[in-house]
Amino acid sequence: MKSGFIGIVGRPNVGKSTLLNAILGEKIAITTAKPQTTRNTIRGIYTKLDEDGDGVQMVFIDTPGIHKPRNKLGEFMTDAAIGTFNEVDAIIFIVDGPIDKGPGDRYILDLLREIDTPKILVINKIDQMSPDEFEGIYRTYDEMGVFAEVFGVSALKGTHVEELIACAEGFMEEGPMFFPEDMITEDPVRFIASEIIREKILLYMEDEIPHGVAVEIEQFIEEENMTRISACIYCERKSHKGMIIGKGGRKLKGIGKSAREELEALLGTKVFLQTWVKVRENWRDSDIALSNFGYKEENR
Ligand SMILES: Nc1nc2c(ncn2[C@@H]2O[C@H](COP(=O)(O)OP(=O)(O)OP(=O)(O)O)[C@@H](O)[C@H]2O)c(=O)[nH]1
Ligand SMILES: [Mg+2]
Repeated sequence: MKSGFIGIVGRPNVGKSTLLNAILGEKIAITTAKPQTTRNTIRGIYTKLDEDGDGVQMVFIDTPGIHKPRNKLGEFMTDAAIGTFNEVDAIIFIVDGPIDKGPGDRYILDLLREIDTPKILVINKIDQMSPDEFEGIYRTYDEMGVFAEVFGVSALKGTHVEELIACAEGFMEEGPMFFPEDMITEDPVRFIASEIIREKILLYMEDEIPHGVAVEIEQFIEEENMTRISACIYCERKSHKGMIIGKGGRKLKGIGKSAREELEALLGTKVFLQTWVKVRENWRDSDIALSNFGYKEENR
């Protein structure tokens, strides 16, 4: 039996969470077109066993995008991502364009050079690249000598994801099964529910508001055919509250409906979802609020 941990790291928005979901064949991490979507590390468990129960178990750790923090939430996110570097057996560093697309990739690269953990470079979004563009990016990273492998994938379309999984397997060593065979995440369903609601807010709202939003599940009651969920959406300003609720409550209704549909599919029950919007000014710089919202390692 082989097993181990693999960190998935990179700038915001390069497709880390999309890749995690593609590897697992199931959505456990939320993904949106907005940077800084993921705020916590999210572990996805990939297990492949033969008839004798022998095989491989790999725990992939999706991380928040590494960026220059502008508040304590940003610091928590970046620390959580960088903190995985030394806890894993291999690192997948994802990029989605040429190295000079932004300063972020070079910064992360310099951090990675400092550590001995084996590194795989993944060039994502190849579905959007011309062969020449891909070739150029490939060559830049291949020539560095930092990466054990360089891969082109499309996490969104699933292109070359199987090959990447096989490559990651090569870095696993003899080890125990950490989790039961059928487990794909350790995250409590309450956490996933709060993330799904946050994803819908990110999708429905414009620009700056989503970054100041946190979702707290106040009630989660599982009955036989119905799950009753009550969620509080926190934002940073009164004006944001109005925008989230929308004219006649329409915006919030849309957010709630689309979250409810996804929650019903996830839970396999009807869902009764109640949402409230509250203002908590500057919560992203408040240690107490961050801790309450689960942005502290031990409070997950
Ligand atoms: N065209 C294309 N888009 C992709 C691909 N992979 C991811 N995306 C898109 O890129 C955006 C960001 O994807 P995420 O998976 O949320 O990115 P992330 O790296 O987890 O972002 P953060 O959590 O903010 O750090 C989404 O709109 C995805 O649909 C891909 O292979 N091709
Ligand atoms: Mg993400």
